[in-house]
Amino acid sequence: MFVVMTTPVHTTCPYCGVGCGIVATPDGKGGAAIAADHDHPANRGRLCSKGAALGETLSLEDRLLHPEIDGRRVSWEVALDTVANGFRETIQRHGPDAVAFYVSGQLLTEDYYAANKLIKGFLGTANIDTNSRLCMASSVAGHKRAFGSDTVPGVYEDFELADLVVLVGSNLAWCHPVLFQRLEAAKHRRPSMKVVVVDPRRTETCDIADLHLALKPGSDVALFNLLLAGLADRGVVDRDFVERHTSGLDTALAAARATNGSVCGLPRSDIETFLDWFARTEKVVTLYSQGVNQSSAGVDKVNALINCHLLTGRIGRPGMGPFSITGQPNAMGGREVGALSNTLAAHMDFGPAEIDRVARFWRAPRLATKPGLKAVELFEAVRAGRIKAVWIMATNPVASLPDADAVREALRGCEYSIVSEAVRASDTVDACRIRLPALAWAEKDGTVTNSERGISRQRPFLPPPGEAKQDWWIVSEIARRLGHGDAFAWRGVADIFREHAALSGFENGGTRDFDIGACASIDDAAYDALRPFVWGSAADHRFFGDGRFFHADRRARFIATTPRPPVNAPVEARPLILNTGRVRDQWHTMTRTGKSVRLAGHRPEPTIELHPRDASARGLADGDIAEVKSAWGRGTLRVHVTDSLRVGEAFAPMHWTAQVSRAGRINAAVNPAVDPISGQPELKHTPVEIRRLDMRWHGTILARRPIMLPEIAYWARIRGAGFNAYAVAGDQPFEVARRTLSAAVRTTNPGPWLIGENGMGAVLSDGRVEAVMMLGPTHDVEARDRLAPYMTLDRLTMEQRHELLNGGTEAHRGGELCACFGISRGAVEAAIADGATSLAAVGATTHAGTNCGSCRPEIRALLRVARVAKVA
Ligand SMILES: Nc1nc2c(c(=O)[nH]1)N[C@H]1C(S)=C(S)[C@@H](COP(=O)(O)OP(=O)(O)OC[C@H]3O[C@@H](n4cnc5c(=O)[nH]c(N)nc54)[C@H](O)[C@@H]3O)O[C@H]1N2
Ligand SMILES: Nc1nc2c(c(=O)[nH]1)N[C@H]1C(S)=C(S)[C@@H](COP(=O)(O)OP(=O)(O)OC[C@H]3O[C@@H](n4cnc5c(=O)[nH]c(N)nc54)[C@H](O)[C@@H]3O)O[C@H]1N2
Ligand code: SF4
Ligand SMILES: [Mo]
Repeated sequence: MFVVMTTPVHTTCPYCGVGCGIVATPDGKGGAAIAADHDHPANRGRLCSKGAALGETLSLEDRLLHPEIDGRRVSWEVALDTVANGFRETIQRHGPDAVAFYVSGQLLTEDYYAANKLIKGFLGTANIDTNSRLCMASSVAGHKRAFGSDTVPGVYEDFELADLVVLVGSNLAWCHPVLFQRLEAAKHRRPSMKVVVVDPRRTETCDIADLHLALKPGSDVALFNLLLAGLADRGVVDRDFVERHTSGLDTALAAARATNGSVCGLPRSDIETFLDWFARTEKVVTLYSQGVNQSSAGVDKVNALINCHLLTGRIGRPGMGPFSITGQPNAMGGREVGALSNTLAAHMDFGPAEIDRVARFWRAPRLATKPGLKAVELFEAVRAGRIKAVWIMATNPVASLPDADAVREALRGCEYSIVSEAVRASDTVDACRIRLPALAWAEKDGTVTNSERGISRQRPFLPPPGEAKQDWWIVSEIARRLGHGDAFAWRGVADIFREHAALSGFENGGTRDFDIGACASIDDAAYDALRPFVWGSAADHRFFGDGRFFHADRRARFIATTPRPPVNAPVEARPLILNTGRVRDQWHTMTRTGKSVRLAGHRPEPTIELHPRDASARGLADGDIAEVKSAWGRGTLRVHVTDSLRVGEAFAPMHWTAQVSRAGRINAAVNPAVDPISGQPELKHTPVEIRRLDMRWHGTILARRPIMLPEIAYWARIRGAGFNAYAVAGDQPFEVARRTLSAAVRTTNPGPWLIGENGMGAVLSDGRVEAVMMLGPTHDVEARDRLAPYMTLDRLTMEQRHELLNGGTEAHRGGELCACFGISRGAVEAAIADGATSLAAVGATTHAGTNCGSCRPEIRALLRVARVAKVA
């Protein structure tokens, strides 16, 4: 039984792979105060804007709290029986490969272990894949080719100890902000440290870069081949290491020497500088992320950069090594339990000895003996009817897989489409027949593993709501109904953790990197009190410092990589390359960050970014509405023109879904091509055309209760304090729009309708604004910020009412910059105009940037703009 408590609980952030420690103090009313854990080794007191805003995501208003079948509430008994019968019958009639699980790096290790054990050990198929297929499958495959195991050799401290940090396809400032802060602080202490960013876009991460290589998208293999050849030519080779601990250098070097470097599209002098710095610096860390992994050449990109570390012997020692940074909070836990369809369990694959070992350990009668389908092909098989029952846990594939309309179609046509979810409505929940309510972060119990192999506890600090259950429990209940109760008879998460630990150590003897066998015997109290620890047998927790790798001969492999262009190249009808990724204050499909008011302001709409030359060639200007169209589908987004992109490229965030926008779900258009080895999709490279949609009006609506909008070309919704904010645009005549929209607003927000100047209208009830709408011929970026303050007032004075109907106050200009204190860009610009010339000075006058620090790169950019303007 859960007791309501108000004592602080030490837990872990549920967002990115940095894995920051958090102290949550429940308020006894369903909420909690969130603070950074000063003792956690990942963050030591730091948090980013998303972590700091976690307290705003805890409400139960949008939670799925009861099982449902076909939209009707059912009991757990009925739901579980239906799922179990569905699996049993499907397997009887069509064999085990007709069923599948699609799981997530956001499950806790114990949940993950349970799901993997059930399907691979007892249903007899390896048709389980995880959203990590979209995330780090290329790194897993690259590691295995080079090292013989999926091992991340280094630890976070290496970034601070390095003299050169190369960030490849990583927007660390926005995606791993606390590590970025650690790097930034290290560079500040030791200014001789250099940072190189390799990314076709000029991101906020470039703020601390000494060199930005804006290479042509997809050309990383060529760049690292140039580096390998250049290092060899200069004799920067650790001959002893290469001879004793590696093989394959000659063929790799021949391939590198045959590479035509011009495909990178970089100035020769920049490549020379990069080569020079890399050659001269012993302590180099190459940190990489989705610009490397999410590519049809992802695995080769990984190996091309690892080759350079092997050549120089810079691996596994302080301040050196390749470092694959993971995205999700438990991406690494998923690798440990082996939930990718091509891995078995505990860092073991489908080799005969390993199959035998795991079958004995699990006492599994029908252990899967071959790899299952990978995410993209798995959903193709659902669509083709070869898979007839699919169970999705903790991921939103209708929004996050490429060619996402096909995924939705697949689920709609599937008889047993099952989803375990925390929220009541998502693009995936809407497409699934059977919905199982899952506990969420604040209520869950278990462990996660961060990017540096650090295992931390997530501990519950709020009571379980409604009938929601933790994922491992749901899995075990299905197992029991299918007759496998004995193998799933866990009393709690500690039991699962011990079993998982025992499997990692089972017949290991140093042959497998992952071994936490020592944890197999900890008691419940020790599990509860578990302190964060990094696994790895060496005293410093690094791997390969001794030159011993996990291939049978204990040698690492150089891999010959030959550059090849992305699978789907731009064509005349679709000449632009669509790149996709993340923004600072949203997490994936926005089911959690979307609830936070303070995270809403930073990027309030689904945008398509374009270079000024490409925009003007298409008659597009900032604020226009455009259609992005590919061979697979389309989206409708707000245009943002910026020279931070290369000519010929466009960028859209992945976060927007059908829940919060009309057609901002960009993955409807994204390319489903995959890497031939890892099966990871090419999410950063889709040929598209972009065209202007002629809008006759644009508008902003703030309303206390949600609105059923009429059919219009564009809308996007974000959270305000006690209201929803809609950005709208359309091509109907202005008067028609005004009539239908005001009717829609008033249907859910009743009260007298006041008409103001220039397309303004408002519902005022008892002197309080229930809703306000502003329509005009052009996009008014600041309307939301001007109108929002009136929504917080209980009663408007006559003067305020007059102001509102005239279009609102000018106090908030330019959107939100600092999410912690709600400071606008306008306020920061004003402080700079008033004489603030440094971060510290801006902080002293406005508070902006003085808490989590996530906005500091943007403040620095404004300071730079002001300095340039002064000089000019
Ligand atoms: N704010 C926020 N943070 C997050 C997340 C989130 O949703 N929101 N998600 C988490 C997850 S799961 C993940 S996986 C990580 C992802 O973290 P990152 O990988 O850092 O983020 P992305 O924005 O996906 O992509 C990184 C960069 O790759 C670049 N890129 C595109 N094509 C190429 C190329 O061909 N070569 C190179 N070198 N670069 C290229 C893009 O321009 C982009 O800036 O973030 C984690 N952190
Ligand atoms: N175009 C494009 N697409 C991308 C990417 C990209 O860069 N570009 N990046 C890809 C990457 S790297 C990733 S990791 C994916 C992420 O994509 P997804 O995994 O689809 O995104 P999330 O929104 O994190 O989905 C997690 C879901 O689990 C639910 N949930 C939260 N906690 C729990 C729980 O404890 N139990 C259960 N059962 N459910 C829970 C949440 O409400 C949410 O709906 O997107 C991929 N898609
Ligand atoms: S960097 Fe931010 S999102 Fe990532 S774990 Fe830390 S607080 Fe959470
Ligand atoms: Mo990810």
